[in-house]
This record gives sequence, C-alpha cells and structure tokens, in this order.
Amino acid sequence: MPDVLDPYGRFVAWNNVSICNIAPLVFTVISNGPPMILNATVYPTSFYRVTQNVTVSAIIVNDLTEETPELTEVYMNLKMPSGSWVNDTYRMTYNGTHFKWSSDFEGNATGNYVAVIKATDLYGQTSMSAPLSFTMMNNPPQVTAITIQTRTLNVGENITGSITASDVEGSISVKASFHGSDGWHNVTATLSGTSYTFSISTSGWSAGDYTVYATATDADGTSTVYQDPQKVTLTSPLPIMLIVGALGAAVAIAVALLLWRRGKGLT
Ligand SMILES: [Ca+2]
Ligand SMILES: [Ca+2]
Repeated sequence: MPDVLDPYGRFVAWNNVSICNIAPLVFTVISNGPPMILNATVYPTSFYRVTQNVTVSAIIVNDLTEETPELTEVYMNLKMPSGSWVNDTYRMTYNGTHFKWSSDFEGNATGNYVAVIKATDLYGQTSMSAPLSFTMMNNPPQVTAITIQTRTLNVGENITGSITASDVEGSISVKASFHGSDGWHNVTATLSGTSYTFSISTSGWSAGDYTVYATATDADGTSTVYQDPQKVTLTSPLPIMLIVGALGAAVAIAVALLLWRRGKGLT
C-alpha cells in the first residue's frame, strides 16, 4: 500500500509487502508552524502619557495542541521616538482570549512610537505582527487663578500677587504679564508652597488699566496662558509742585480773607 497521511496529518509508512492487512509501521513527523498573530491592535492611537494608558493586544493562534498560551512567549517590541528599539522587554500577558500589554508612559518622551508584536511558540518558531503606530502627547500645564493683593495703585508702587498653576508631568516655569497702553511688562513668578508668587515695580509705567495674564510653560515647551478676569489700575500721583502750588494758593486765600474780615471789623 502507498504511504499516506492519517486524518491528523501524520505520515504513515507501510511495509513494502504484498500483504495489505499487515500492521503498518506508524511514525509521526511533527510539522510545527509559527504562531499566527491575529487582530493586532493599539488603542488609543494617541494619548497623554501620564493621564491615559495605551493598550496593545492580539490573538495568538498556535498550530499544535501542546502549544498552550502559557507556553507561548509574546512581547511588544517598541520603537522609541528617538528611533531606537526596546526588544523582548515588554511582555504581553494572556487574559483568556487575547495577549495584552497596557501602561501609561510616565517619564517617557513624547512623539511617535511603533509597536511590533513578537510571538514565539513552544518550539521556538517566531512570528512578528505588522507595525502598530501610536502617538504619545504631553499634557499642557494648568493655570487656574491669579491673585493680586492691591488692584489700584500709584505708578511706581509694586504689584504683588500669586498664580495657581501645575502640570502633571512635573516642573513648570510661570510668569505674570501686564499689558497696558505702554506695552507689556513681565515678571517671573517663584514657586512658594503650592503657588507661584511675584512682585514687580511699576516705576516708569503709564497710568491706566492693565490686563493681567499668567503663562505656565512645562519641560516640553508647552504653554498655557490664563487671562485674569480683573484688571490692575495705575493712577498718577499729583506732582509735588502742583501740591505746593495748591497749598500756597490756599494759604494766600486764607490770609486775604482774614485781612478782609479785619478790614471790615469782623474779626
Ligand atoms: Ca507552532
Ligand atoms: Ca506637561
């Protein structure tokens, strides 16, 4: 009888004899194929590194029954925004139906990442998925309030206040800006407790109203500008000669009035 494959795909060799009912010599040639990687996905394809997670998942199908998910190694190899690869590091875990990897990206650079899923079966056969791209973004800073101690001042006095600002990724630089008819005046605010404080002299500024802004910039260079709903008003103090002149005029009038009263005998 000719050599054949049995219903399980195993190779069956028969003795080259004319007696067909003799017991066959049966041996098995294991034909092991690599894993199939199905439904490889990344979600979401763009996310914020601290406040959101990214999940990479796939279904892995092995061809031999003994190649169980527990005996299958699946990694997400990752190409960083710099172009370098991190391989065989991010192990994907089996959840009953899919292999998954999920995490935030705190501390990592923003930009475009490429993930390639690598599956290795029990016998070392390996498959790679098509590339999966995703973009990691930076959360912009938050500015929630500006507090000004005194909003109406004389030109030359200091404007003092504080700014409430923060950023989930880390440190920020903060400045206060005042915009009036004479242009912009800026001052850097310094972290003090939970807010950023500042003090700026208005010497040389024009009198009038000033719109107040606070700008917070994070380490990635992303800025948030907040406009204070209230303004600051600068007034001009009376010039000293005008004050002296006014006082002199008042004294002269008083003296003249006194002399007039005396002249009339009205003392
Ligand atoms: Ca296999
Ligand atoms: Ca940020």
